[in-house]
Amino acid sequence: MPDAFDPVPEDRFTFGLWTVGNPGADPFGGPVRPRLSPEEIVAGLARAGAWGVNLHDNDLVPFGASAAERDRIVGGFRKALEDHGLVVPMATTNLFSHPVFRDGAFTSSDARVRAFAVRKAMGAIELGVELGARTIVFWGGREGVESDAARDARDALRWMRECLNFLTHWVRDQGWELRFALEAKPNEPRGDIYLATTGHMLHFIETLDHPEMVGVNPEVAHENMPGLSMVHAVAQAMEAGKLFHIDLNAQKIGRYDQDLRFGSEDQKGAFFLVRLLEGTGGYPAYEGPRHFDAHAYRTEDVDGVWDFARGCMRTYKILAARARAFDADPEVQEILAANRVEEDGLGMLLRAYTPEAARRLAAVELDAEALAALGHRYERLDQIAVEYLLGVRG
Ligand code: GCO
Ligand code: MN
Ligand code: MN
Repeated sequence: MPDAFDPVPEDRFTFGLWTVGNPGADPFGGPVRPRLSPEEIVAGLARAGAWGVNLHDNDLVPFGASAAERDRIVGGFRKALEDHGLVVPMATTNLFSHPVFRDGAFTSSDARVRAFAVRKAMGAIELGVELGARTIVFWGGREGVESDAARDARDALRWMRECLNFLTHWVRDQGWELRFALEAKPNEPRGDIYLATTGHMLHFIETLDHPEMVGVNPEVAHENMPGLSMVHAVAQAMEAGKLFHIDLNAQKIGRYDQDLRFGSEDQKGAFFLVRLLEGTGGYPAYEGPRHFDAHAYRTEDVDGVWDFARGCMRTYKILAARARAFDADPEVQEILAANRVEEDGLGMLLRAYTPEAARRLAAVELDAEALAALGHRYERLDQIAVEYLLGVRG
């Protein structure tokens, strides 16, 4: 039975070809499902209610394909997109599968490998532009080391910067209006990957020639693997105006990169993430695609893959509805307001330093003991959140 949580294209949900197309191989066993063609994926996503599909260059065009073969494949894919009304908002480059990238791509110590990687990225960007993509994601994959004996990380950072600068200049020269989104992951498949978190990326972006063109693509699993908060990573990116794209999935903290169905683990983290993206607690909502970078359990057959895809989208919509109800709850608003004290113009005083503000600050009477005695009622507030999440309130 269709209900209010069934996805529709207006929700702007997207999946990668590599996500629903994942045939279930892992380091200990081969594929368990037939490989779906890009056309089958497009048809299935449209049936499931998605808005778009994203891709790596080699998800569509095999490595080393001739120009004629490439054009034939892209033509067939474009027809499927038109037939099913799906868009391609994002494209990315596979800079990790081919053995040439075994020691990285943009951070390889070998300038020949870096040159090959930049040229491959240019081809992937051209493909993206041809398909209508506006965002180009960069997840290097193998931009790291097993041993720091290999190179000084400062060289790696400089090479990464040079390659990204080269690409931003080239894109501008073509007259394309594209945005780059850098995706961090702390480890796997390399022992340690450079620029391990969204926070690292946000700083690095400010050192580029065209920082305004470059933002981030945070992923739930990648922030949670080392036990960090995805909510805080995304909030920092939003505050900096840098949330250009997002990879939604789920992850158990401390494990390998699981890329699980969105909301299938840490429902509370997912609830506060959706609340942030939808802006129900304040601030404008995130306007980009809601992209799922996840795949079905290895136990599933092809039907299970579509259960997985619908599950990601439904859970997002359910959490959005729960977040709206939570933020509209008078008791929630009352507790938040009671904690947000702006007495005597103190907030304003701290907003901008002047010598006069410093003199006034010195003169303000502040009773540390009285302030220390205040409770904040966050136990109550969090329990309300949990009750919304569990569906017994609102
Ligand atoms: C991973 C990454 C990738 C990237 C993709 C897009 O851990 O495998 O999350 O799925 O998101 O390569 O750049
Ligand atoms: Mn991942
Ligand atoms: Mn990802």
